[in-house]
Amino acid sequence: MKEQWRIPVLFFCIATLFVAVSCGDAGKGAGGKVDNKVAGVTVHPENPQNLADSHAAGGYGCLECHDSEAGAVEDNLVAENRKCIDCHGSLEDLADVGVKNGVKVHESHLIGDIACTACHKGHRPSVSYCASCHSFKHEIAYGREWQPEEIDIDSDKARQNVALAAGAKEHTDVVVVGSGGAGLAAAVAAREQGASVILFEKEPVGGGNAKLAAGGMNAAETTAQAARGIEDHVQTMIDDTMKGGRNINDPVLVEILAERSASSIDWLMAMGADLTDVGRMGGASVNRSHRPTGGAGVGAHVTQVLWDQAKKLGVDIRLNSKVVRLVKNETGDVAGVLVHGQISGYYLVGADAVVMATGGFSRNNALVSLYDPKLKGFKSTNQSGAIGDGLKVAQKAGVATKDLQYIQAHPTYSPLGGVMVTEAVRGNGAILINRDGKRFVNEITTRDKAAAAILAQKGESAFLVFDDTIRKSLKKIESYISLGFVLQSETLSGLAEKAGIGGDLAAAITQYNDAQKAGKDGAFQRQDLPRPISTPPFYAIEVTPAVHHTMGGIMIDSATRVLDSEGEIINGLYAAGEATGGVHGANRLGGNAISDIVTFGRIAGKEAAKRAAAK
Ligand code: FAD
Ligand code: MEZ
Repeated sequence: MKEQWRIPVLFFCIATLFVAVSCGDAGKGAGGKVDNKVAGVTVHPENPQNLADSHAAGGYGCLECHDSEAGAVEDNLVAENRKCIDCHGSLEDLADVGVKNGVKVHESHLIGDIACTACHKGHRPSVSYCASCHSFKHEIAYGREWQPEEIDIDSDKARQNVALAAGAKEHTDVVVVGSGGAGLAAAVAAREQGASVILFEKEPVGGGNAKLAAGGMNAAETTAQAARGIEDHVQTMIDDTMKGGRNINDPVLVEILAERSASSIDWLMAMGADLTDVGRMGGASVNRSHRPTGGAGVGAHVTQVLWDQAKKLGVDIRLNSKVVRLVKNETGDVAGVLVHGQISGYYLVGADAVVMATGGFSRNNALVSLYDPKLKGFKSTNQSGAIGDGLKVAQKAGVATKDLQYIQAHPTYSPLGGVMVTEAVRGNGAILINRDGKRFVNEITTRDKAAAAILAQKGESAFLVFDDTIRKSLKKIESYISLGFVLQSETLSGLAEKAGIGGDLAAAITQYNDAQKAGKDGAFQRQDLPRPISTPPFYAIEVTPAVHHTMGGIMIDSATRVLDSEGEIINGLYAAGEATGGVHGANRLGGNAISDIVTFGRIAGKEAAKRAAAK
């Protein structure tokens, strides 16, 4: 490791498009001085514009960042990431570097292999990828804010056609599109059946929205519930889900969701997942939301477990690789995908079955407000890739869709932090207080009702108020505190002053604590009153609703086969997770999405592998 390179960490090396090709001979003198002009790429060591320039200025050649000669750079940028780590250290090594306002930029919850290149680019502006979700700003060398790009389904038509005319570059049993929970579950399940699997992910990091999931994964009749003496029934989960979804859910899909939920937990735990903590989510009759011990975030954990398993089983995961078209054969069966790789460009992959696990579109406000104009201009809780690319690709292939007009706002998004505050905070005892210092809603009612109630308050926002016991009951709260958007005071009057809450906050808390003690919430009929709010310090987070989940999507049958607008099965095409419609009806219950993506992702993978085996 070169010592002088360890310090300016933000000046990482990295590469993108055309680099290996263009570096060719110039790279041969790796470590030596380079020309400031190599074929196809101009570097300006005298006036660095990007990381390639700054490296060149330091006298380092192309092969310092790239592994070998022309053509060796692939879409995952594995060699380039390895070289960053060789010179600068791993994310763990760098955890204390780049700390800003107490936030450690290199200590991230992103899953998968470390991708330095997600932020640090060689030949184009670097980006602060974390700023796509968080509201904090990090300066990044030669960088700019991250701007997600929406798919233009018909762009580069000529190049797409050239790739299609060239025929399939390779063939696999199963293609999975999307590396969120549904995609990873499908990939693992298909490999368990012996199918070869290629998984494409358009983003530079894996995990989709699934990696952000916080509160838990719903399941009924589980071992963890039994160990805690919680009596639950599959039928109760079905009833809660149908009621929450305003009874327009597809009952067959809901039955599968609930019946297989415990087995999905067992499947994950057999891979090493820790899902032993059980909490309450809105609209649930009992505690059935499973998460890691101490109430840590469920999504980063589950996706990491699935990612590791997928890698262990030999799934070929390709990041920076957008599927731009489903390709059909002469009989109309789906027989492959057209991919646009960041480095490799357009290419065609043949497959016996394709699983669409492309998630939702909450982050695309133009599309959201097209289906629900009330949500125009709303912020979103989602990751930057949740813009409906998969939906567009599927629609182009003639799939039927369902319930697209049902879009959910999560009630508690922090405008200051730019992130969602998990429902588990309320589940563990926090209450909602308005600017007049009053409670105004059952905090654990369904999201549609809680969100509407918050929007009806002065300032269209409210405050989540909790105490130190609640903080200690849920690890996830520590991350909100470390992100710096939680107000804190030793007294309720001090907290009210800091938050700008008028009226008599202490009286509202006393009233709530009395109800909690009596086990009966006469004011708002909250069923679950886990603990009083009485142990200082006290905390408050300003919250307002933000677009969170798109209930509608691709229409599937009970075996996750995709239907066309005539209700006919499109052979070879499967879909699972938030990309689909039907499971959640008009309103999803908290905790049901992770359950959905694992259960239906698993079914899709198995069914896709079955089709491949039968071919
Ligand atoms: P995603 O996880 O979104 O993955 C889809 C992937 O497909 C993305 O990575 C995307 O980039 C990729 N993709 C899309 N189009 C293409 C294309 N054309 N080519 C290649 N790749 C493509 N639910 C719960 O049940 N419990 C919770 O506690 C919970 N907490 C949440 C917290 C937050 C902040 C958010 C945003 C959601 C939460 N949810 C929770 C909801 C849940 O996380 C999502 O509904 C779920 O993760 C969706 O999983 P998925 O696999 O279907 O899609
Ligand atoms: O299911 C969800 O979206 C969920 C539980 C989110 C959260 O509040 O943690």
